[in-house]
Amino acid sequence: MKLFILVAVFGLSLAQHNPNFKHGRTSIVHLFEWRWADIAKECERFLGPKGFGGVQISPPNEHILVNSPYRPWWQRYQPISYKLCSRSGSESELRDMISRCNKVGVNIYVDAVINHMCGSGGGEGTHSSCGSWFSASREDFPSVPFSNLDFNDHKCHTGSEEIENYGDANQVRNCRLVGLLDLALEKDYVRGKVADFMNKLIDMGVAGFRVDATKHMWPGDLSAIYGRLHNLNTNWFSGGSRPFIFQEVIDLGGEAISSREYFHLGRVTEFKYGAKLGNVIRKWNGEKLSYTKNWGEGWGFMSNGNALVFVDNHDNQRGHGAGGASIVTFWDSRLYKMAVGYMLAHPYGVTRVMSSFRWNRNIVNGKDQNDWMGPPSYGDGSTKPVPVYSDQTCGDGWVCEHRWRQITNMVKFRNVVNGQPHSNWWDNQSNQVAFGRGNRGFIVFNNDDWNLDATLNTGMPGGTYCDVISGQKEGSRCTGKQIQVGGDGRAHFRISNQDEDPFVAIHAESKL
Ligand code: QV4
Ligand code: CA
Repeated sequence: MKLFILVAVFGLSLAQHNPNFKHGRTSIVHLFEWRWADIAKECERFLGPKGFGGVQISPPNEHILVNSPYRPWWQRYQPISYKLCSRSGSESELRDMISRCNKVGVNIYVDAVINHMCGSGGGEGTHSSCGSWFSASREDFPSVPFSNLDFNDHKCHTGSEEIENYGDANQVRNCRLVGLLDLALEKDYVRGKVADFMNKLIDMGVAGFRVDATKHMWPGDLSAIYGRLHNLNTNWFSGGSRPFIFQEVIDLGGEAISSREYFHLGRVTEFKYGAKLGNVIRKWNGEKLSYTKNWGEGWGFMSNGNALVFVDNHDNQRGHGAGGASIVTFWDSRLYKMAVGYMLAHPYGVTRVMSSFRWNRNIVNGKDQNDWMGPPSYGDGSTKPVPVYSDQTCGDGWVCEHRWRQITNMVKFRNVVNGQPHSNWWDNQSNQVAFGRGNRGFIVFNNDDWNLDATLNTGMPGGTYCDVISGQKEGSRCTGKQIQVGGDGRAHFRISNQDEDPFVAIHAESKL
C-alpha cells in the first residue's frame, strides 16, 4: 500500500514534466500572437506533416486593450477575465483549433497568466478583448469575479506596492510586477478560479501550460493549483495523462529565487541556455564552439529532465526579460540557424522553437524604442492572417522561422535521433565541431573564419546521405550537398566559412 502511494504520488509529479508528445515528436513551436484560425491551418498543412510536437499559443483569455501605445503585444499579459476571447480569436475558434491540431498529432500548450490581472493604471471601462467591464483602480473584475479582497496588497510591504528588490523573495512574490495587480493565490477562492480556467482548457483538449511569471508565485500555491487539474482529455491522450507544466522562471543566478524551487512541480525554462549559446555563436567573452563538448549540465544548467530550452523567446528577442545582448534572433539569421540547429541536434532538454513577427526595430542606446509593437495588424488593431506562399515562406511581416528549411529539417532530425546518445564528438579546438546521435544522425559546424576540411567518424551506417541544411531529400534525389559515409562510418566534410549556412546535418531518414 505504501509503495502504491509512493508510485502514485511520484508518478503524478513526474508526469507534469512529460510534454505528452504524440508519435515520437520532440519539439514545441511558439506561434507568438498567431490567430487561432491560422494555427489550425498551420497544424494541418505544415506542423503535422513536418513532425512538430506542439504549439505554444499566446494567452487565450480576455485581456486589456491598450491604446497608448496602440495595441502592444504585451496587452495580452494583462488579464481582465478568464473568458476565452482574445486578439487571437473567439472561444469557438480556439476549440476548433485545438481539435484540428490534435487530429494531426500536434499538441497545444497554453500560456497561462495567473499571477496577476491588468496593471494598476489600467483604468475603468470596457476596453477589454471580450468587452467585459472592469475597474483597475478598484481592483474589480466582475467577469471572474475578483474583488479587492482577492489581491495581495496587504501582504506587500514596499511603499510603492511594487517589487523593488529582486533580492527579497517576499517582495518578488507578494508585490506587483511592473504594477500588475497581484493575485492572492493562497486563497482557496482564487485558486479555484484559476484551476477552473485551466481545467476548461484541459477539457477542450490542450496538453499543458507555459506558466507565466512563475517566479512571482509561491511554489506551495502552485502545487495546490496544479493538484486540482484534471487529467488530459482521453479523446486525444491516454488515460491518466497529466498536463505538461513548464514554468517561466528567469534564473541566471544571483537572485533570491532559484529555478530549483519549482522542479518538483514541472519543467522550468532554462534561460542560461540561450544567453550562453548566444555568446558561443557570437564568439563573445572568449567563447568557442569547441568549449561546448560538455554542453548541458556540464555548463551549470539545470538537470536535463527539468529543462525547457530555447534560443530566444518573445521577451528577450526584443530586450524584455533577461539574457541581454548576446541572445541571437531572426535578425541575425545566419547565426540564428546555427544556434537553433545546435539546440535541436543536442539531446539536452525539451526544445522550443520561436516563430516571430517583424517590427520596426529601432535601438537607441541599447534599448529598442519599438519593443512594444504588436503583431501585423489592420488599422482597427485586429491581427492580420498569416499568408503562406508556395516556397514555404510567410508574408505580411510574419517571420515564420519554423518554416525556414534549415530549422524545419532540424526539427525532423531531432525526431529521428530521439533517444540516441551524444556521440563521436570532434573539434578543432576552435569553432569547428561535430557530434552524432548514436548511429541515427551526425552534424558538423564551421563557425571559424576559415574552411573546414576533415574526415570524421560519424557512427552512421555506410551509404550516401543528403545534407538537410543545404537542401533535403526529395523522393530519391537530394537538393543539397551529398555526404558519402564509408563502411567504417567515416566521411569527409568540407564546409567553407563562406557558405550560406556553414553547417551540415545528416540522419537515418536522409539516406539516399
Ligand atoms: C508601467 C511602469 C511600472 C508602473 C506601471 C503602473 O513600468 O513601473 O508600476 O506602469 O501601472 C507593461 C509595460 C510596463 C507597465 C506594465 C503595467 O511594459 O511598462 O508598467 O505593462 O501597465 C510583458 C511585458 C511587460 C508588460 C507586461 C504586461 O514584458 O513589459 O508590462 O507584459 O503587459 C521579469 C519577470 C518575468 C517576465 C519578464 C518580462 O520575472 O516573469 O520580467 N516575463 C513574463 C512574460 C512577459 C510579461 C510578463 C511576465 C508579465 O514573458 O511577456 O510581461 O505577465 O523578468
Ligand atoms: Ca505574485
